[in-house]
Amino acid sequence: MTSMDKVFSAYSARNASLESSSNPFAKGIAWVEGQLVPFDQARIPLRDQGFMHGDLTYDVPSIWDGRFFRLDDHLARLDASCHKMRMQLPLSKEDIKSTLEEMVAKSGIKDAFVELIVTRGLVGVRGSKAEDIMKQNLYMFILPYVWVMEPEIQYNGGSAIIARTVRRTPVGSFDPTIKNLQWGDLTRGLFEASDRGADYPFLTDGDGHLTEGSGFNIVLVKNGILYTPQRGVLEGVTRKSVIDVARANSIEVRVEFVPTESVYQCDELFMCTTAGGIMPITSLDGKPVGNGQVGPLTKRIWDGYWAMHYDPAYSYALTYTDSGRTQRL
Ligand code: PDG
Repeated sequence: MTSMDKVFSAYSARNASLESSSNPFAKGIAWVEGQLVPFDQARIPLRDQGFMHGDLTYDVPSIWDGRFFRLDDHLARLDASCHKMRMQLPLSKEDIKSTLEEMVAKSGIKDAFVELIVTRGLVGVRGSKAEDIMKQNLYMFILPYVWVMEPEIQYNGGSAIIARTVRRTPVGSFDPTIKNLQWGDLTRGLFEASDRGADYPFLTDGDGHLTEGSGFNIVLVKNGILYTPQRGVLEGVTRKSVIDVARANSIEVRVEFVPTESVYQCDELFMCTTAGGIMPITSLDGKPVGNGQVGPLTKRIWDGYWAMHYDPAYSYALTYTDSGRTQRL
């Protein structure tokens, strides 16, 4: 069995019973205005500025095999995003953590996609006094783990394109280090990828540099060195893990401007996100990347990334109890 087989078969075994569960929260649980509801029943007020003006920020941590992964990193980034948007978290990080832990326990979900959305609230910026727009709304939900690239595709790698019809929103328009749902450019990219027979769009900055794609950062490997764009991207927590794994394995990583041209000349290529981990790309613009196989450095990073999920330096175990209480071990 390869390490991929081990990770994926253990995951399938854990999730086999989710479909048939009678727990109303097994397919997803949401927290809206202090109430817990099954995900499918969650509603937002129409006046919410997150809906009215896309005036929001969000973050997505994950739970793997009953362990929260890098939750503090995600909460720190969410807090920083809020400040950049002149908003504040309506609950303390500690309260958010304990609420999430209660939700996880109630749902029984062992491998989860956890989303926290902070919106401006019900009062918009236009025409309002500063003190009237500091009441932010928080929405949280937990779903079974989401795969931006399905496990069966990860064995041989997916197909990407460098988008020609759209560029990433410029840094001077919306700061991409604020995790956001202004997905107009990324959605156009997804349509272009599908039109060109591929699955994933890579967007450039329109000035000859690579940025990121529809929900993931991009890393390329050339002559044993990892390269990932420094500007025009979300500073991904998964990318941070890639850097940690690479350093622990004495693999050099450079966070710098990445010329679009270099993507066509790399040896290996992968995408990374909380929703799917390390996702190899073996076809770019219809041509093989390197020798067209998932490369050795991608595999090492993949293995190290999933091993990290059991490292207490990056994760902690939750205990699942019927009462919905969890304990941090
Ligand atoms: N860049 C963008 C634009 C992203 O949306 C994401 C993650 C990343 C990079 C990687 O960040 P991180 O490694 O911290 O996860 N986005 C997906 C969103 C999936 C979705 O469809 O909303 C995630 O947070 O999992």
